[in-house]
Amino acid sequence: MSEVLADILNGSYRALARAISIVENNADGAADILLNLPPSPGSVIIGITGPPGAGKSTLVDALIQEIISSGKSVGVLCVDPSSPFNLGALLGDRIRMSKWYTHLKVFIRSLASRGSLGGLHPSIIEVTDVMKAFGFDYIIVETVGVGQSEVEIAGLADTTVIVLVPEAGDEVQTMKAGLMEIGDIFVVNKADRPDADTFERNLKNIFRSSHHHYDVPVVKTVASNHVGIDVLFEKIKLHQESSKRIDRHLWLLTEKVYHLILAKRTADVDKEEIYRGIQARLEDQKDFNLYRFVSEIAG
Ligand SMILES: Nc1nc2c(ncn2[C@@H]2O[C@H](COP(=O)(O)OP(=O)(O)O)[C@@H](O)[C@H]2O)c(=O)[nH]1
Ligand SMILES: [Mg+2]
Repeated sequence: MSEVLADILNGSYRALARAISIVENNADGAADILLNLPPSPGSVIIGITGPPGAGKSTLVDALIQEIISSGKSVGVLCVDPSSPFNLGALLGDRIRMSKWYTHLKVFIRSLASRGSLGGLHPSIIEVTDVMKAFGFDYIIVETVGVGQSEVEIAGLADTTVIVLVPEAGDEVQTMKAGLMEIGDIFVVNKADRPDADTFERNLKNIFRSSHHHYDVPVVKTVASNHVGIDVLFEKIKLHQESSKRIDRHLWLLTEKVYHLILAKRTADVDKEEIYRGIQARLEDQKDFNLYRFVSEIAG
């Protein structure tokens, strides 16, 4: 077993941070760490997803408080907003949560975005598994819900929380069936806004009319004032009780293996290179054909 892994198992946050960097960058030693991960001690993974600005980070901050007040430990993984054309990481979440950085039962890590068009950060599964080895009671993974990523987060998290805000009114009417399917708990954050009750009612009506197999909880919160967070935490624990089913576990593992295989097979695909390739062709060629381009680069 690698030294860094042994240190993680002994409870070293420094070793955990180092291991995450190694795995995130697929640096030397990454495979050694991953291949020797011990059986998971069973952290509960809470996925928090939703549109930018919905208050996810504020909610995570409040949940951290709730979790440590109950005497439990928590690791947090924030995946920064990703844009294909802005490859930098935003520091906002880091600053907001800085008050937790010295707390013994809290560990927070941001993953820089890798410019993937929607979808999860390429190393999110691996990094979460490294965090699991540390033995946190809870691990919170915050991702921005764009495109496929909501669906993917459901394959990673034991409980998926979708954060919406009253302003999303019209969007919800046309909300993709997929999103409705993957949310184990829905949060209506910014419930201090006047239209929150109408929004909540509409959301509940949608669930009622869609013959859902499970009575999906809708929780109103004002994350910035810590309102409703206790209810949310209760619902998360209840969902855990009700979802300890082997078929769900198998399904989650299947999703993870599927994504890891995809990642391995597409490891040499570089989106920026594709972008530049298209750009170059568009400049000197009026008959750009998408399919010829794909077959040229993908064989
Ligand atoms: N009025 C109101 N503002 C909130 C609430 N929760 C978060 N915010 C604000 O919404 C903005 C975006 O929050 P943030 O947590 O960064 O959203 P994220 O992009 O989903 O992570 C910030 O200015 C927060 O202070 C809430 O319950 N009510
Ligand atoms: Mg955020």
